[in-house]
Amino acid sequence: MTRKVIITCAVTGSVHTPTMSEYLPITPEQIAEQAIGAAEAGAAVLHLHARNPEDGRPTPDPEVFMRFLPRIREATDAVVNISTGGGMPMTVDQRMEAAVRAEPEMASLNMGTMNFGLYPALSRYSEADWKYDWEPAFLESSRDFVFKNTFSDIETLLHRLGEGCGTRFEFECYDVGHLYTLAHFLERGLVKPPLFVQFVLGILGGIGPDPEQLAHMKRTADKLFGDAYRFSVLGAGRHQVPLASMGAAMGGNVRVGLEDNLFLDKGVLAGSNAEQVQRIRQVLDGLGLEVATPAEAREMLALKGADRVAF
Ligand code: KMH
Ligand code: ZN
Repeated sequence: MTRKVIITCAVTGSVHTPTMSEYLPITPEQIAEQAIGAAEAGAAVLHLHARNPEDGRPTPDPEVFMRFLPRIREATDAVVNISTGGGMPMTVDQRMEAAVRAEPEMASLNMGTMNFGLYPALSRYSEADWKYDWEPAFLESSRDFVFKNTFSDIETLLHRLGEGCGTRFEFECYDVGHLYTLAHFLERGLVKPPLFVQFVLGILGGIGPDPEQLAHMKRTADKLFGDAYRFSVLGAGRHQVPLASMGAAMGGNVRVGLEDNLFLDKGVLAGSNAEQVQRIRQVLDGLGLEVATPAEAREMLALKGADRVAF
């Protein structure tokens, strides 16, 4: 039987800012439209953040999420995955608010406290370029920002979302140590197989975007989790397609989307999330791999079903 590959599309995130791409979805209408387009193109999982509709700043406000979640649910069968990583400078409590309210099938869970450097992007723009004042200040603030995901934060999220809502997780692992932290929670019985582990490569503060590092993440996860896990690969920026392709060839799943990369080709902005989904589908086709439907993804990840969410 051909192996099925889950495409996750991370639609807008909280890493990029409006000046960087006119195609970055900002309003609830834009987020819904691009999420639906990505699902139609073949994404089985939609990883979602919200933005302030006025100025594009990342927001944890559940009311804003509720302006696009029902639309997405109505128009697609795709699995909704709500971020609990949020964005700077949200607190952990703020970051989990939308997911606790919406009780989605999936939520992200970041597996370690770390630096998360966005400030190098400042050098690509001059003062006059910025559409909004908050953008350069936001990027600069990452120089001194701690992305807080302590053991206690992880326990709280597992308790409130996992036990409380039947939500399962996209475990965001930005380094080898995060895999060991996940193994610790597996040993304590607080997370249940099949684990869905996202290998995140190329964030400043995490593991580098090299094939050798991806191989090392995979080797380590195999040792720690055996057949109790499935992995997916997220390469930041221009590493998105090469590393996702390598991940797929190694037996994994893939994540694309404007949260992680704004481009389609060198110097060419992606016009939509759907374009990136189509691009990775071409690669999967070339590798002789089939794309998982949302129903297949639900089975592979043991999800509770779209009829058991609160939006
Ligand atoms: N922005 C990505 C590198 C989250 O939303 O929880 C990781 C991410 C975190 O998607
Ligand atoms: Zn995210």
